Amino acid sequence: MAIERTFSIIKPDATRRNLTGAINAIFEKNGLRIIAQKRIWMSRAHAKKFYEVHAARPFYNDLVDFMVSGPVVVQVLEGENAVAKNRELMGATNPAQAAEGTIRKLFAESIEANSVHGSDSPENAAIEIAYFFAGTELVD
Ligand code: DGI
Repeated sequence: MAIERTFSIIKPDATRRNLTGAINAIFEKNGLRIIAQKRIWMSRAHAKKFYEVHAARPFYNDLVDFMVSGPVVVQVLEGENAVAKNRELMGATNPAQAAEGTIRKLFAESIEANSVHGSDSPENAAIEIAYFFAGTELVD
């Protein structure tokens, strides 16, 4: 299995509750390496563009409001099968449906305030990484 990279966000509900370290401990314990990381407060324009694929969904405006409600940590995770591995560790979008031990089961407050984002394919990972990081900021 090739080494892969994926894009991860620790969302405002998690930074607010000081859960950055607890979440990243789960990634690190499970073989994912943080090769780029920064804490930012996204602008509304930036958040709207990031979630553009959901623009037609009824929850889009609320989702954008939530993502700009506080700081986030954007990061790049690297490891074997990183995209799928991260999705597995995150758990289902709705914490009520997330498996035991997953980040969303452990920490998410609701389907919206669900603590983490992770790319859903290697193609989207490349796009999302480039949206937040210059190549020189990725240090493995
Ligand atoms: O890839 P995911 O984050 O698991 O899920 P997604 O790409 O389908 O949706 C992106 C985010 O949008 C998700 O993390 C939270 C929000 N969202 C998705 N479905 C709903 C939702 N928010 C609300 N309020 N209601 C939804 O049904």
